[in-house]
Amino acid sequence: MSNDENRTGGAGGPSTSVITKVKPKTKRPNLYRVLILNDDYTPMEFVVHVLEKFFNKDPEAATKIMLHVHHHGIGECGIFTYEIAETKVTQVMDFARKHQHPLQCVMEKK
Ligand code: TYC
Repeated sequence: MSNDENRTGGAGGPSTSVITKVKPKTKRPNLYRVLILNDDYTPMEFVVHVLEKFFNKDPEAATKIMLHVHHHGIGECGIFTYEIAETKVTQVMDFARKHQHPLQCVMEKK
């Protein structure tokens, strides 16, 4: 952040100053949580595989998230910008459908 000083007035008249603030214009992107939902049919190993394949989780982290979802009904896979989150949801839904599992994946604004 810095200040610019603009002098006005001339021809021997009074001189006044206007201080204008210069704002840094970096904006933080909106972030979205990608979540998976529990169901009674999708195999646990399939959910772990999804978390490893699409969310780069190691086997231990993937298993922990899967068990959290199994016990609490919903859980977080990751936090992304809109376009990345949308892509992850589509990839997971397509992959689950291809393997005929009812696994649901959604995104929500943080
Ligand atoms: N509840 C499933 C089972 O007992 C496992 C499961 C976990 C399914 C997480 C979906 O997002 C899920 N086979």
